[in-house]
Formats: sequence, C-alpha cells, structure tokens
Amino acid sequence: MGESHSLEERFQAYVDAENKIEPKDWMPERYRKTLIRQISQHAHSEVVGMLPESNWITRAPSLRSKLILLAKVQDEAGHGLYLYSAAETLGADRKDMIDDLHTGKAKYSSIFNYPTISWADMGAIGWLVDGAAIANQVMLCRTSYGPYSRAMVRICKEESFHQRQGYEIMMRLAKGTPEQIAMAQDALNRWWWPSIMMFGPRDEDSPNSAQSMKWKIKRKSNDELRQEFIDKTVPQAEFLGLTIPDPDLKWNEETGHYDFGEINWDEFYQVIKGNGPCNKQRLDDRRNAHEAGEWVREAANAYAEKEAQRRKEGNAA
Ligand code: FAQ
Repeated sequence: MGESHSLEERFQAYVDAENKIEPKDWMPERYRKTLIRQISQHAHSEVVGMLPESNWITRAPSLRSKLILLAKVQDEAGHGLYLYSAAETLGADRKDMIDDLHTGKAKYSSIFNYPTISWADMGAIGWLVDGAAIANQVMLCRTSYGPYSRAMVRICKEESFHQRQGYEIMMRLAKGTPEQIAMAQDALNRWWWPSIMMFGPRDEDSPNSAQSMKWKIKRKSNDELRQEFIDKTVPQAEFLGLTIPDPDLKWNEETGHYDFGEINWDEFYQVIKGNGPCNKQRLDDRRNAHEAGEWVREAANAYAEKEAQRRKEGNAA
C-alpha cells in the first residue's frame, strides 16, 4: 500500500515535470482506465462520425466536392484506426471496444446523432464540428500519454483541412442565391447548439475533468474550450453574413469574451443516453457495416495465419 502510494507520487511528479508516459511505464490503474475510456470513445466518435457525412458522398454537387468529401470521410476512418491502436497500447482489446460500441455500452460524441438533411450540413459539419474537434484536440497534442499525443498531432493537421473545406462550402452558399443563403443559415441554426454541447458538461458537472487535468490528460476544461471555440467562431459567422441562433450572444467588454445563452442540457443528456434523433440509425448502420465486413476480416486473418505458419516453417528450416 505504502509502496503504491509512493509510486503514485512519483508518477504525479513525473507528469508535473511535463514528461510523457509511455506504454511500458508504471501508471496508476485509474490513469490507464481513464485513458482507455477517453481514447476508445474518441475512436468510436471518429468511426460513427463517418456516417452523417457519407450520407452525402453520392449526392455531392460536383466531382471536386465529391472527391474532397470522400477524402475527408476516409481521414476519419484513419483517425479511428490510430486511436484504437493507441488504446491497445494500454492493454485494451480492439474486439471488446468495438463490441461495446455495437451493443450501445460505449459512448461516442453526441454530435453524430443529428441528421444531415442538406448539402449545407457538410459545410456546417466541417466548419463547426471539425472546428470544435480541433479546439479540443490541439490541447490533446500535449496530453501526458505519449501514443495518444503523437496520434493527435497528425489528426489535428487533417482536421484543419476538414475545417477549411467546411468553411469553403459555407462561404460559397452564403455568397450564393437567396435559396443557398437560406440553406446555409438553416444548417447553422441546426448545428450550432449541438456543436457547443460537444465540449461536454459544464465544469461543475463534469465528473472526470479534475482528475484528468491533474494527470494532464486534459489541459483545458470543457468550459474553457467551449468559450475559446465560441470566441473564435462568432467572427467567422459574421464574415459569412450568417446569424448564430442565440439571442443572448453578446460581446462582453469586461471579460473579453462572448456571453452566450443557456445550453439545453436535458437534450445533451438525452442524446448521450441513446435517445437522440439518430442514435438508433447510427448504431444499426455500424452493426450492419461490421457484419458486411466479416468476410474481409476472415480473409485478412487467414492470410495472417498463413504468413505466420510460413515464417515458422522458414525458421525451422
Ligand atoms: N458526447 O466528465 P466529462 C470528431 C461524456 S471527434 C458524448 O466531462 P471527459 C472528429 C463523457 O464521456 C469528437 N458523451 O468527461 C470528427 C463522460 O462519460 P463517462 C470526439 C460525452 O472525458 C469530426 C461524461 O459525459 N472528440 O469530432 C460528451 O473528461 C467530424 C461526463 O463528461 C473526442 O472524443 C459528448 N459530447 O470529457 C469526426 C475528444 N461529452 O465515460 C467526423 C477526446 C462528455 O464518464 C466528422 N475526448 N461526454 O460515462 C475528450 O476530450 C473528452 O472525453 C471530452 C469529455 C471533452 C469529450
């Protein structure tokens, strides 16, 4: 007991000195569990996050926009893969993680449970959802767990491209015909509040934040990041000539930040409990995709087994 106490103190001092924790280093069990929880939820979000956008690949308005959207959705798959790998370095099993997603046991980001009903939603997702993801993930490039922080560096570079492609779509629509302007405004109206909910509960209602910040898993709190995102995004909406759907949004000279209206926390908790507009559809689509890919996994495993056998025979010879 005494020994583990001093191990924890040494661990904390090591983290406080800004060292990275690597897979084979000693770590408190709760640190490992917290990371597996966060990284696997993050991986699931990337993978489920492909669904709302893939809905529009076949309906993109030009070859150029189709190519860009396709590349973006593929990037999200790649992010999921790095993140599942990062979770595996902590001893998590990929099959278990994926089973937990498919049975509804694991969480993934609330934002992906909203429908994408027009092309403008591709713009709003890139601009707002990737924008929010970047705000949160730039701090994760400095997270204390080495493999997670390294995965985040590449992910952030790709998310920046995603954010630009979304803003470009919004810009074209917002400078277009009255119908296009209305589509852009409608997408902003529907995606604004869910995007600011993405940052998670208010700090006082966030059960994991204090410990995660002490361990430097998280570097900024949910509310700090939400405020940064709002401060950065309001001028972008003004540039587009669109109106953020919050009558209480107002620049506060004293604090140097935008004040904003009350978030509908009841909606947030309903969505993360599984009762959002598209939760069921998203999980059904994931499960179907997984089942349809069974033959690919079987073939890949058969090949891996054959290769292992061949190497073993080669070594014996
Ligand atoms: N949705 O105590 P906290 C993306 C849960 S990736 C659902 O504050 P924590 C890329 C939370 O897990 C987007 N659940 O938790 C893309 C916890 O549940 P638990 C995902 C949420 O971990 C773009 C409980 O509430 N990004 O968008 C949400 O300290 C476009 C209490 O909350 C990441 O995952 C939510 N919004 O802070 C892809 C980034 N918020 O496990 C495609 C990494 C909270 O105790 C297209 N994750 N919960 O039962 C993080 O930074 C953190 O996990 C937070 C939550 C900040 C999300």
